[in-house]
Order: sequence, then C-alpha cells, then structure tokens
Amino acid sequence: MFPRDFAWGAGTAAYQIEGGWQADGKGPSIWDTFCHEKGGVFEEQNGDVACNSYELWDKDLECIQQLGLTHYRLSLSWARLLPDGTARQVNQKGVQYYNKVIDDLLACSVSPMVTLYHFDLPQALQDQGGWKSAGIASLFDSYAKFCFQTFGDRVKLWITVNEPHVCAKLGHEDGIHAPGLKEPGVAAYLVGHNMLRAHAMAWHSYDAFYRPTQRGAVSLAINSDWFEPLRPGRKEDIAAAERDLAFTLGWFAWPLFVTGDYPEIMRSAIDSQSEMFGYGGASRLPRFLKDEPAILGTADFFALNYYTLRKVKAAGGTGQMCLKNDRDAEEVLDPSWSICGVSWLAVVPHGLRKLLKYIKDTFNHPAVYITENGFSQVGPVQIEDVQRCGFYRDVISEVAKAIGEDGVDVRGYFAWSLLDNFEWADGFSVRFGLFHIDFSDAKLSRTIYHSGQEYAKMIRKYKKAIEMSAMYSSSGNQRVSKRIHGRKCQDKEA
Ligand code: GBH
Repeated sequence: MFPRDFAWGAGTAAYQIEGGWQADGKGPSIWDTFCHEKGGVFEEQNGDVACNSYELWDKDLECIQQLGLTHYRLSLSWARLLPDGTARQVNQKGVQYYNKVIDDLLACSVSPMVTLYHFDLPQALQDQGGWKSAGIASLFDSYAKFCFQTFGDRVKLWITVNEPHVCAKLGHEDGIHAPGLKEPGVAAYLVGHNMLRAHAMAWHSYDAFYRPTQRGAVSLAINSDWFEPLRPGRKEDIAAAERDLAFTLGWFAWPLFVTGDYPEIMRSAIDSQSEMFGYGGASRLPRFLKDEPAILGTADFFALNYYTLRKVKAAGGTGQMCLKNDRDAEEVLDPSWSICGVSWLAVVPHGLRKLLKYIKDTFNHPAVYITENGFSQVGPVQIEDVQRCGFYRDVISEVAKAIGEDGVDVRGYFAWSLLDNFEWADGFSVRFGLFHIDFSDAKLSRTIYHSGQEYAKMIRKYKKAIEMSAMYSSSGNQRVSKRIHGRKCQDKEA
C-alpha cells in the first residue's frame, strides 16, 4: 500500500534532546529561562543535559540505523546557531554540530527533515517582545535564510514552525510552556498571526532565492486532533465539532491552503464574544495586511502532527474572555478508549485516517507528511511495551487505508519520538521514545523498546516489498509488480 519513496521516519526536537545548553557559545532560549526560573516543570526538571545529543549524536545515529529509518526529523536550536537570535553573530560550533548531523545522516542514506523552530526562541528575542511583536517575522526570516544558505544544499524538507497552536496557547494563554505568559483571549491570536507571517516570509525567501538551486520543499507543522460530534444527530454538537476543527487545524490551514485568511467560523465566534465582553477596538484575531507577503499558497506540503481524537459537545460560556470560551466546545473522551500515559492522549488510531481524508477533501488533495504521531508511557518502565507495539501496527494500517482506500497522498510517517526525552512541562516523566533512556544514569545509554523493534520490522517489510517489486518489474512481470505496488502503480498504468 505504501508508495515507492515513502518516508519512514522518527522525530526529535533540539531542546528535548540536545542538552549542552550553554556549550560552545550557545545563547539561552526561552526554555532555558522557563526551566531555570522554577515552578513550571515537573519536579523542576530541565533540558540542561536531556539526552545529551549534543555530545552523543553518534549514539542517536546508531538508533536511527537500527530502526532502518529512511528519514529523520530534527530541529535546529536557533540560539545555538545565532546566540542573540540575529545573524550579526554566528556560532560556528553550532554550525559544525548540525553539519556533522546532516552529513552523517546522508552518509547513511537517511534524509533529514529539518524544523527551524520547535518552541525554543532565543531569550534575547523574547526580551524584545518575542512572538507578540510584529518585528519577529523578519527576524525569523533572516534566521531561516541563514539556515537555507548554510544547510539547504543537503536538506530538502523544511518545517519552518512546529505547532504554532501549541506555542500560542500553551505559551501565551495558559502559561504552561515558555515564555509562560498568561494573557487569555488576546496574545495567542497575535502570536499565531506572527508565526504565520514569519512562516510566509521564510517560504517566499526560499521560493525566490533557494528553491531554484536547492529544489526542496517548505511547510509549517500543524497539530490537530480529529473532532467528532458527541451526539452525531445533534446540530449543536456538530457545530461544536466544526468549531473545534476550525480553531485547531483551520486556524493555520485555512490561511495557507484555502483563503489566505482565518476560517470565517473562527472570526465570527471571536468577534461575537468580544462584543459580549464589551471588548472594544480591532478584532482580537488580526488581519493579514495587503502589502505583506501573501500567506495563501505558502505550504509545499501538508505537515500534520496527529495524536488523538475528541468527541465534542456544545459547552456554554466559561464566563471569561479566553480561547476556550471563543471555541465554546467541550471535549469528551470516550470511556471505551484506553489512555496512554498522559491524560490528553487517548489511543484512537482510526482518528488519523478520518483526519487525513478530511485534509484531502478540504485542502485540495495536498501531499501530506505525518510529521508526528506517537504513544507515551508513564510510570514503571516497560521495555516490552506490548500496547505501544499494537498502537504502531494499528496506526500504520490506518495510514495504509488512507492511502489505498481513500486515495490520500501521504508521503511519509514520522513516529514521535526517536528517544525518550524532555517532554516539556512533564519533564522526563512522560516517555515517547522508540528508545528508552535512563536519565538517572550518567551514561544515558539508549535501549530499544519492543515497539522500536516492531517499527523496524514494519520498515524492513516495506523495503523488502519495494525491492521485490523492482525485481519483478525489471523482469517484466507486470502482474506481480502491480500487486505489490498497489494503487500508485495502477494509476501509472491506467
Ligand atoms: C507535540 O505536541 C510536540 O510537538 C512535541 O514536542 C511533544 O514532545 C509531543 O507532542 C508529545 O507531547 O497538557 O492538557 O493542556 C503535541 C500536541 C498539544 C499535545 C497540547 C498535548 C497539551 C494538552 N500537544 N496538548 S494539556
């Protein structure tokens, strides 16, 4: 079912794995500050050392090879490359580190997918207003150009910003992620807006200056659950599910893929709540300006982070002007779903297939990469993680159905995560890795979970099938080749 050149990957993010928080001239990021200020993270843990991938990259590479990945998704630490966030001063040691990572991957026939921003703004830029300030977009653009220039000869898949929704809401509304701001109902929309502007500027820079020679692709990673009405016959629940989709997926996908502006459902909900609360002035949801680079069409593929499904019913206001109140949807977990580790993560693999179909139908059949999907463990370590093995089998078969039966153009799947790592506000207590790390042991040795072996097995099986089909087609046996190739091949023949 999986097409030739399908990307089998796993992902990580700089702050979650690298450590070396002030090694070799790296500048501080907002996560360094957030963790060191205490109070925001489980047991006051921090990413000062994390998996120490800054020093143990060779070990990570062994893990990647052991899985047989074709792709590896990593993020660059902005403050490791540009300590004060600007290109005025480049940290060559940082450049060397990522050059080595990228070169080593390519030498092992693994393609890098590189995220420019995964939650870790240089503190120096936060001090100037961070993502709330309009000027951040051109600062990000300069950083992006620096990265395209430096690494783009070898990196062909780029993610500008990871999960703007999470940065906006958790970082600026709830205050549970860095920079820890709690400015409900206003800051998150502004931050999301500036992230879209930053992304679009970087995409236009790539398109004009780098694409002609580098020939890569650039997108922004959107996280979304799949939402279903709790009572499918009830109009108000259907509307609540639509609102939820608009406020998560639509918030970023509508501007990029549909209209160049936010979904109308979202704007009208926000504006009518503003009126209710007597909030004067301009809409809390900013408008894109005509004289700025266009947003529409600035995603070369759809990058989706999917974790779970929610059933939704109409909520009734919270009494406070905030995102939750604007969304006005109450999310319910079906008691029949098992919960893995964290409270928000119900195991519902079929939600991914439904979301993929929705993306195909709504956003004009884009190429899709599933840039994150995973399953966590909390409590006693289980190396024999039977449940997670089943999860990966199930979710990958849902992806196969999305491709084979629904005709979604899925180009790749990235498990989250390669390693157990620093899980943001949950510290090291929540483990998403395909490899286990004992963080109390100074060696930080990596041990494969059974689910890692299971994933490796699936990748091997895929590679075998591709190899066989190549053999058959070169010997002219079309019928067998057709069976192995699946839909893609039939399409080509038709
Ligand atoms: C991803 O976000 C991140 O990109 C990645 O860095 C992270 O390690 C991974 O997920 C696993 O969490 O705490 O109840 O307010 C996934 C999307 C959205 C899922 C926010 C958790 C928090 C719910 N996340 N959500 S709550």
